[in-house]
Amino acid sequence: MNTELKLYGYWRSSAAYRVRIALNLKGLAYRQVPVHLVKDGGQQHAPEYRALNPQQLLPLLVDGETRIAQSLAILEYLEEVFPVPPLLPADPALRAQVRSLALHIACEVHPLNNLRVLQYLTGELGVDDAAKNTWYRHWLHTGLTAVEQGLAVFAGRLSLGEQPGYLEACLVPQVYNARRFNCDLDAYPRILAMTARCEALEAFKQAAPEAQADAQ
Ligand SMILES: N[C@@H](CCC(=O)N[C@@H](CS)C(=O)NCC(=O)O)C(=O)O
Repeated sequence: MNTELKLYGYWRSSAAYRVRIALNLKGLAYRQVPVHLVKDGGQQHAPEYRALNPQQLLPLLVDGETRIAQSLAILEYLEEVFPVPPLLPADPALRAQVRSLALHIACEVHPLNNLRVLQYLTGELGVDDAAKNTWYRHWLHTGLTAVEQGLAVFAGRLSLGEQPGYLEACLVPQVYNARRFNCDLDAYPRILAMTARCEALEAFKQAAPEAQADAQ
């Protein structure tokens, strides 16, 4: 190390948003390479991008010869290569709890509401927009209910008083996405409080979708 960090992303991609937050929290400089998820049938499927990332998803972090897909793999890499400031608590039990809630968002909620899944519902399966939105909200609320309860158990240790990091990098983009789909989040006061605290911080403001050069 150290070459220029390059982040392939899209302003509205919540997985890329996670990585922007982590990079900003660590104070790392990086260059963004926009990949438009809708234009040209989705530039994530273009041969040039597929050659870099056969998963055909954003984000992708490039650090010299190293290419890393999957936002949480990227967060783990950043944590190991640039340990200060940390994204994860020092205590192993708390680290596991942070990872557990973050993984719940990243593995249980986000994939079911991702662009290609929604496109498959409305395209191949012929589901109408109302049903698609019902699907979106169902998986969002199922996931956020579990996260809200998780925060209740660990409040004051994981969140709301801790330095933001790994968990917040996953939570804030998920809340952004939920608001974009007009989901009512009143049932999640801990999630909303945590999000509001984060959104007031410079690292989060600069990572926000609307602050990106490719925002439309
Ligand atoms: N689990 C992956 C999810 C990546 C992902 O789904 N990215 C979305 C944008 S948020 C994407 O590239 N979607 C393109 C598509 O659905 O075709 C990660 O955490 O990086």
